[in-house]
Amino acid sequence: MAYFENIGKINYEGARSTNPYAFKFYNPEEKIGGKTMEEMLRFGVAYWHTFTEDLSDPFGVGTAIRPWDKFKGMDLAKARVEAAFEFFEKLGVPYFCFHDIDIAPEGDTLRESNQNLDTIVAMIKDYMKDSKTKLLWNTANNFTNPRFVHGAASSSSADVFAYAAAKVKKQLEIGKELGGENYVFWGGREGYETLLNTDMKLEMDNLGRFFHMAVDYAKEIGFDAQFLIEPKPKEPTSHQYDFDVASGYAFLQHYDLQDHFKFNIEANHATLAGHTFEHELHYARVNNMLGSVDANQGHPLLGWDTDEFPADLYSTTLAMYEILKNGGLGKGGLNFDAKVRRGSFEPEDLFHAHIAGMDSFAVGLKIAQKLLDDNVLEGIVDNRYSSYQQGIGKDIVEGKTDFHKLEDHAYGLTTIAQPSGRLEQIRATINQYLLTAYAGE
Ligand code: XLS
Ligand code: NI
Ligand code: NI
Repeated sequence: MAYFENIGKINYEGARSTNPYAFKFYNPEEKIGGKTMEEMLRFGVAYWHTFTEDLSDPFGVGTAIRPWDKFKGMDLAKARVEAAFEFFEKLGVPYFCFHDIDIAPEGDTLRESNQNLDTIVAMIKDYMKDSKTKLLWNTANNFTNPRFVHGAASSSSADVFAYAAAKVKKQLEIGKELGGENYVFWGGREGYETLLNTDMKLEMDNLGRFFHMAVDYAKEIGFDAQFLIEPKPKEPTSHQYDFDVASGYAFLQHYDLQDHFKFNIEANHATLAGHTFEHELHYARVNNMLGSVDANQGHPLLGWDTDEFPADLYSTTLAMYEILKNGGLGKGGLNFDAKVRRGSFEPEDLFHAHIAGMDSFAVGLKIAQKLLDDNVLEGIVDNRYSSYQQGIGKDIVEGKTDFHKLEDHAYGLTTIAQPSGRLEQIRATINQYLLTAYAGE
């Protein structure tokens, strides 16, 4: 049965197409910098936002009209799988991502939940045989159920710690079964609300222990996915232990986990942390820790994770610039951890949203590659730091100097010549690239 009957395969029709069900910029086969767009962008659909989400908010019930919602329980879970693979096929996306509870309903016991998962995973595996869509990552939802009220791996209850471990264990097995390329940890409840009742040191140590056990178990079963931590500063807890890439990296190094993890960087989480998206990507990249991306955007006026589909070309350009500088995403991808707005409740909106996101990153990729080819930003940066290429600067970076020699150098200075940072000119140049890249198309 078809769930999106009126919609056919989404094809690339070019920048001037007026067909809303066509890509204007994402041309999967087009080569940019030696790789096809499909290989470079590695788009993924988030199962939860696309097939499970009902668009409810704290002030109102769901608005989403979904053709599979006539079913209940396990029948609903099965209908969602059918709808998902129809959607992946029509959109031509290479990847998808899910949490355990997105794909199968929780039972009354852990055993029952796992049985439900087994049924649906077998069905997904079957669909994957005839589909080119692969699993980018899966994860355990250790935050929705009331048992996680005080955290999961950082819970004050050892029983909850054990329950969370059992759920991750199952997801690692499922990741292996479905050939998942990564495994994500987003610690929704791994933080705290108040120090007045919290043993922060024990919670963080336990989180470190939990990750080590996960690494060990993956090794034990021969699951060689890349492990990813997804930092987020707040929401739902007021103090998340993996606030941003920098604090997450410090955590991983402190607990000797840095060789087993990389980061899954979400645009909206970056802005909640008071950073730009590109800052988080850059921080991870220069430390060789950039793993994957949750491609979305936040609302500039709202202070929570609005998870909007990315449409800001300036941001996608600077993000793709970092990704290109990283040599691509390796096993990672661009997962649309994004939901349609509450007012966009029709099934068709799921297509419009993904088309918009895919086109926006395709534009970002093209412009970023041009900026790199023309050595625009690289040239500016190299020039700005040229004082470290000779003389005292070279001695500094080569470790050949000390405070005595630096003081001597400083005494000898009469003037210090520094060039302008030229920010406004740089911005104008980026605008020029954005506006002329498609001239003539
Ligand atoms: C929530 C997170 C979540 C993770 C997966 O803010 O972004 O969706 O990506 O658990
Ligand atoms: Ni996310
Ligand atoms: Ni998020």
